[in-house]
Amino acid sequence: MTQISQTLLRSALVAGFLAVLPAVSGLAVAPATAHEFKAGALVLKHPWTRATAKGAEMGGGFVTIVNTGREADRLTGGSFALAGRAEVHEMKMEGDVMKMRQLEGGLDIPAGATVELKPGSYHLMFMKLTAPLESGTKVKGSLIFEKAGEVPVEFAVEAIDAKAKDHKAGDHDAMPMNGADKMHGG
Ligand SMILES: [Cu+2]
Repeated sequence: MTQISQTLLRSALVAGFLAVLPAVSGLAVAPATAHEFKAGALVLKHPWTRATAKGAEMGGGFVTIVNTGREADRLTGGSFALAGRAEVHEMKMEGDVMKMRQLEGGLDIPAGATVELKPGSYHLMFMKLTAPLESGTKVKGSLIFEKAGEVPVEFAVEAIDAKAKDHKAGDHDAMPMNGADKMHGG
């Protein structure tokens, strides 16, 4: 009798424990690649940034934006909990020189398109960082769209030398951020 009730008790405990698991894992750290955010027809996949060295003033914000709708939208800005402000930037080669500039009018997200913000290309520029970004942490922020409005996200902080997952040979990432600092001239 005692034996049976102990067994029953044990399986009840196990069942209870298993029932709790999905709820817990929803809160716990999911694989970095899995996190995504939705706003209307927009899907924001895996917002991430790179760890920074102590004293760094700027960081880059990256995300893949999928517009599943029939209307274009426009990324006009963002925010980052550890930065004074965030701007939409473009980086591209002009001759032999990598140039970075602010997209004052924002970045077009055409209907049905997938637009990737990644190292060496479009990115959010986090200006006036208030603390070093530590690999493995997540930092709250947002992306601001003309139509979808401000969408809260979390940026996963990856290693200081992390590259876009599908990054090909053209090695724009190699450009050090302090070079970028100079280009911005504050
Ligand atoms: Cu920039």
